[in-house]
Amino acid sequence: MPFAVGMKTFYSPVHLRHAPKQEFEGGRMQPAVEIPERAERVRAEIEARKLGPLLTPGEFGNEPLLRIHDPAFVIFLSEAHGAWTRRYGKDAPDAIPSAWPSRGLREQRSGDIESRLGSYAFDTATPITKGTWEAARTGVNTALSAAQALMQGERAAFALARPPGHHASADVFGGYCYLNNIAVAAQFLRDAGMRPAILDVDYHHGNGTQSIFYRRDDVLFVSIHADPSFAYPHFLGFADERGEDAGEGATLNLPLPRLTQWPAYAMAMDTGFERLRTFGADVLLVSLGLDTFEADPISRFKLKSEDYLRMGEKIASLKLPTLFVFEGGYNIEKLGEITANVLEGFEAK
Ligand code: Q9C
Ligand code: ZN
Repeated sequence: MPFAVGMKTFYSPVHLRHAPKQEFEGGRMQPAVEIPERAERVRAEIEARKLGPLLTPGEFGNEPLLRIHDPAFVIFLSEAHGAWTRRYGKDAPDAIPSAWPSRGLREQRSGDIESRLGSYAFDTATPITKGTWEAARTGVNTALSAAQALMQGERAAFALARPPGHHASADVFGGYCYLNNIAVAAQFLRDAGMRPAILDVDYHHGNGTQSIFYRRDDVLFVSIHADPSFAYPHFLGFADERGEDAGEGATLNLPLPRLTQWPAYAMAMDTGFERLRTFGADVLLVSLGLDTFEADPISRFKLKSEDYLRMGEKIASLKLPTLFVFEGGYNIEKLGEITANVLEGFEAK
């Protein structure tokens, strides 16, 4: 195949500026797991296996971002770390909220950094560091560049974006996510007249993506994930969430039990694929989380390395232009291998 040059991967080293040290979880500060080395391992494996060219993302400005995210939320993200260090000092640890507007409290936020942080965050695992904004902003450009490649006729593209995005909604961050890379890319394709479907295969439910499209019938959201009755994000992703208003039926949640292995996972994919076909999507976006792996340090599914080849082949069987967007996956040693397996399985079909 002399003309086969492989799938384009979009990657920017700006992601390295988001390097959280610790997150608060399980009642204590822990070493962060969503770290720069994740994307570096994947990049190294793509290069080693010569899966295709590595391209620098372009600049798309704020307009596509603001099609999804609330302007005040975007301003907050860009200012938060500066406000935090003015309050707590240059050498302060990364910003993590300490109070939230829960039931019985007023939702109105003041200009105080603690008020803004608590108002926009939904967990304590998602610190804002000095470089978080620039990295997240570049992650969106990475997804948009890959979307643009599809619009220019590529069969598939991979956005190796970091930090991940699928837990972030229009105006809430959490789950290691700040800006919803895949949602911005889906809207960008929608605005170009396409009919996008999102398939989320991260171990965790993509609550941010679901919320963004929940009342819409023009973007399908299908998610396969650990049942929120035992897994993060705990408060969304149940099977009875099917969309609302115009969006009724355009959300499909397929929660699975602990210790799920490939045969049951593949059956859930088949169920999701039926809905993808009836929806009549003309472009597929995959939230590619690799935390379903048997040796993932924070998850409880049991997919093996070779299962990711099958996953890639299966996604290719839909015969749609496909945009892969990197999400979770925390086994540093094997993350490159299993990510590349999905892309290679896809390319083989
Ligand atoms: N013991 C993504 O995969 N903490 N986010 C879970 C488990 C937050 C995961 C705690 C997990 C967020 C993109
Ligand atoms: Zn995840």
